[in-house]
Parts: sequence; C-alpha cells; structure tokens
Amino acid sequence: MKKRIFSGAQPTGNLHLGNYLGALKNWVNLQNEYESFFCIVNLHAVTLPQNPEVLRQKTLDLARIYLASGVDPEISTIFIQSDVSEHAELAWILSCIARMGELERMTQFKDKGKGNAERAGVGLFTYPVLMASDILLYQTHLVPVGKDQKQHLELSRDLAERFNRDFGETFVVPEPFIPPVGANILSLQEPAKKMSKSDENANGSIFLLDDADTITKKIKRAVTDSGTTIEFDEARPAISNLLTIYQLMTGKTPAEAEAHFGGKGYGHFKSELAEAVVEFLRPFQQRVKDFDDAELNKILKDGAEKARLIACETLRDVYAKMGIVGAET
Ligand code: ATP
Ligand code: LTN
Repeated sequence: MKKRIFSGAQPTGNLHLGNYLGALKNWVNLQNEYESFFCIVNLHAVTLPQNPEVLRQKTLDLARIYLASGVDPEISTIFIQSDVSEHAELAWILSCIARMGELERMTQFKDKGKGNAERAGVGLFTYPVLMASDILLYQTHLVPVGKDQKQHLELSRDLAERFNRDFGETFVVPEPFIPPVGANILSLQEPAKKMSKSDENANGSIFLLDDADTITKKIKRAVTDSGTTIEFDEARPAISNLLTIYQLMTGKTPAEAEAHFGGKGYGHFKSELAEAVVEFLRPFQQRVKDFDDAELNKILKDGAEKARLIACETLRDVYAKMGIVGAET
C-alpha cells in the first residue's frame, strides 16, 4: 500500500511564488508516489476576519490554483475542509489533549495575534490543533509544507504520540517534508521576512496571477544587499533569495545559476529573472482558466466523499478508544 500525504493552504489572499515553491510544487512532485489529499482549509481561514463573499470566491479560486499547478484529480484527492465535518470534531478531541503551554509557544500565534493575546481570537490560538486534526484524520505519513509550518508539524506529532500512549496505537505519527531549496522564499522588499499573502506591501510578493508588467516592476524594485556580485551568500539574503527564485524557475543548479551571471550586474540579472518568472507563470496562468465551475464542483464533491470515508473511520476509532458513545439506534 502507498503511504499517504496530506497538505493544505488557506483560501485567503492571493497565492504567491513562496506558496508554490514551498508547498504546491512538491505536492505535484510527490503525488505519484503517495496517496495524496490536498485540502482547501476554509475553517482555518476564519481564524482571522474574512469577508464572506470573498471567502466563498477564494475557496473555488484556490481549487483552480491546485489544478493549474498540476495536482491531478485522477490520482489525488482535492476537497474543501468544511465538507468533512470530522475535521472540526477531531479538533475538539485534540484540544482536550493539547496543553495551553505548548500552544502558547507557537510563533505563528504570536505573529498573527500581533502579540496581543487579550484581543486575539481563541480560534487563532487553537489553529495548530485543527491542523493536527486535518493531518491525523487521514493517517498521514508525510506533510509537504514550507519552513514556517515546521513548528505546527511538531505539535501534530506530539499530539499523535500522546494520544497513542494514553489510549493505544491509533494515529500514524506524521513526518514533515520541507524541501531543501524554496522552503522559505523571502519578501522582495524586506528580506528579513518571508514572502507572505498577508503582507501589507504587495511589492514584497510575486503573486501567481500577477501580469508580466507587474512581475517585472516588482523584481526591478526588489531590494538588493550591498555588494555587486551575483552569488549565494548567507550574509546577503536579498540576492540569495532572488538567485534561489531564478534557480527554481529555470531548473539550474546553484553553481550554474551563479556561473550564468558571472561578471554581470544587478540590472541584467533582474531583467533575466523577471523574464524567467513571467515565462514560468505563463502556462500556469493559462491553465487557471481551463476548468469550468461544473467540472470544479464535481472534483470537489468527489474529493469530499473519498476523504469522508477515511475521516469517519479514524474518528470512529478515536471515539471507541475514548469511550465516547451515543444512544444506540
Ligand atoms: P502567508 O503567506 O500569509 O503567511 P500562510 O502561510 O498562512 O500565508 P497558506 O496558504 O496556508 O499560507 O500556506 C500554504 C503553504 O505555503 C504552506 O505549506 C506554507 O508553509 C507555504 N509557504 C507560505 N509562505 C511561504 C514562503 N514564503 N516560502 C515557502 N513556503 C511558504
Ligand atoms: N497551517 C497551514 C495550512 C494547513 C495545513 C494543514 C498544511 C492547515 N492544515 C494540514 C498542511 C497540513 C499554513 O500553511 N498556514
């Protein structure tokens, strides 16, 4: 039997190159080798305020982006989190197992809650528990994510191990899959931060649906470090980040990418990089338009049905082990 993969993204904001290179690209590469579940995590999205109409639209848009990236609905399961109510049910159980202390240590809560726990939503605090529920429901072996999710994955593992110890072997303990290159694409404007959907400065991120002009402008405006050479250098995160993007867009090795720009200046480098990104995204942007609403809906409905079968089985086992029973019917 094939091992299983689970991953997801939130239908908030617009997906950027970091989301693609850190996550979606690896989903596509791994989907033949693993039985794969890719979820649109709309229940996670509402941990911060969302406009209902926009959320509804973004949920379907994200499904299109999964498909345009190359997730193949013939071999992978694509579904919307809220279509499988077991996610919320298991999250409740896991929240009774998780400890306040371990959630307080989650850096994403500190960032997204802006350090003000008094005002932050409880859902934002328990966000990683819902994420653990997503993963553990499917007896997942591998979770392909960007580097920012590593701490959440560790919590999922801890919760699985704790449950297994207290109630008997129930969950597979998942491993993270964090790609060696591209797991932490940085903002083009503030290279101390990751490229982010929720960044107020749109110039920091290249969105997957940006047009050629916008991409070129953003790359031209990207900050660079002091120095003139185009080389990977830990002390020069801005130029290293741009080179990483170039490397991943063109499939060149780091040495090939550096050699390609030997003796060239920043201006030349940025023009070539912009061209490479535009060319890379062109077929993707074309594919986003390929699916009509009826086709999309069928994929999501079938996906939810397949997901529900596994989710139900796991939740039933969890309830039985804990002695949670309802009235006999
Ligand atoms: P934001 O970009 O606003 O921080 P997020 O992390 O909440 O958004 P999701 O849509 O939930 O975004 O993330 C989807 C995937 O993209 C996750 O696996 C995450 O680790 C990955 N990811 C997000 N930002 C980056 C980045 N800058 N570089 C690499 N991977 C990233
Ligand atoms: N927290 C993730 C999104 C997410 C996820 C998951 C990723 C929710 N549930 C399960 C992998 C597995 C994020 O990227 N912000």
